[in-house]
Amino acid sequence: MITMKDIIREGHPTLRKKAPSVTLPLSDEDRATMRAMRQFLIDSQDPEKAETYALRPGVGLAAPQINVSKRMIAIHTEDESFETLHDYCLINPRIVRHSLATIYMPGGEGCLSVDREVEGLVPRHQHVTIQTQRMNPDTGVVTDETIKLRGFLSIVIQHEIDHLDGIMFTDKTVASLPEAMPVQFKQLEEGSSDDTNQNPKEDPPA
Ligand code: LHY
Ligand code: NI
Repeated sequence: MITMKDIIREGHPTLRKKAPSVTLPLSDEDRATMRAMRQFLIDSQDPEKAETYALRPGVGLAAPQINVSKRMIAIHTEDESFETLHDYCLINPRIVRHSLATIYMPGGEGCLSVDREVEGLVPRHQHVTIQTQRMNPDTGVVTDETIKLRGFLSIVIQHEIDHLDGIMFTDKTVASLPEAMPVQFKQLEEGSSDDTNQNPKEDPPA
């Protein structure tokens, strides 16, 4: 089981290395690493497990963060509308196409390898197309896939692919992004199914 003590923090040299590609077929060890990374994310999002093991909730994890310098990432999260669960075990992911339009996390980004609040916003591509190998976590079977992501998921995968290249979000923060749009998360309020934003496609008020 991966816990916070297994996650290396900023200052560790592995976080600054360009991770080498993973050779296929996947070794049993690489399959186990992918599964453990995915399980960490699932456990971290379970309030009881997170409390028991003192896990910081996470939606994405890159292998270099557990000191494994290989091009593997796990993502486990819903999109910003809480409509679709994205559950990915990716090997050698590459951005093959991206929008020119940029977006950002409204409160800035965080990182499981950064134990401090970091001021500033991180510009990310609004849309990305990823070519990758993907492992089915149940069977261990690997297939070639092209995955198109937008919005929050696009930000998460760009953050994780940066880890494979030794890049931290703290390298990319800026004070303001007048040309970019913040990602808008749908409000999930207790005791209400009412969405105050009647037209989510519209720009937010200034
Ligand atoms: N995980 C972050 C996490 O909180 C990823 C992230 C990035 C979330 C940007 C939100 C915005 O799950 C990591 O730091 N993984 O590298
Ligand atoms: Ni990170």
